Amino acid sequence: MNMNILTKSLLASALVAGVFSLQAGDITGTITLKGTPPKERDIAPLKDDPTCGKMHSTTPTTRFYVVGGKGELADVVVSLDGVSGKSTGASAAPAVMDQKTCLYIPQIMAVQTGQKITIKNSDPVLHNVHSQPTVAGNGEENKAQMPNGPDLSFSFTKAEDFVKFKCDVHPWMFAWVSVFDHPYFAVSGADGTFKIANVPPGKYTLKAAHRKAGVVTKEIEVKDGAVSVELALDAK
Ligand SMILES: [Cu+2]
Repeated sequence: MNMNILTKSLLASALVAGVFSLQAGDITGTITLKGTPPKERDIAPLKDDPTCGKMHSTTPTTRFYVVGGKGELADVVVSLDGVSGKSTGASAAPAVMDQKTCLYIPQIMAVQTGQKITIKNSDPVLHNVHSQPTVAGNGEENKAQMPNGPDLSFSFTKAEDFVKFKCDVHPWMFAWVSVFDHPYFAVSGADGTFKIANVPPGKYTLKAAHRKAGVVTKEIEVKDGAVSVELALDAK
């Protein structure tokens, strides 16, 4: 190999390495809960309700901590903190929440600013969907929804953590929707895992927020493709 070919070869390798280092990466990880969470409470008014109660064979409980056998924690909203102005919500597929057996499913959800939130009513029961944002610019709305009635639509213009949704007909019905001004977030599943796809290279603060266990953050860097993160929250 003469020097010219060697130089070209090294240059090509450097270019390839450079291109790869600029690729977006996926942030994946697992959230676990440390300690023992408080016992969930029975929702007696739901079981006692003449219509809603019939849809449950046992008394439903609150779902504050959804934890697996090894501490895997669901319903944690994981996001890149401090990113803004990157929303693709207007063109994103709607996020869907259902009202089924007089409960919100899912109870914890995350969307982008401008993204449509579709709310279904799968129950043979009148619900009303009452959003209660607190950030200026996010309007409060209260819409009745007939039994098995047409879908409702909500959206928010400003980023806000855990916007509360409630049903005024059934006082045990709550859900929370976090709104981000970017697409870099995920909600942990029943196995505690999450995935935030296609994150541009860079240094970030990863934030994990749980309604009851609070917030933990971790500094991460996306540079050579995928990043794997383990996060733990304390039971409170
Ligand atoms: Cu309701």
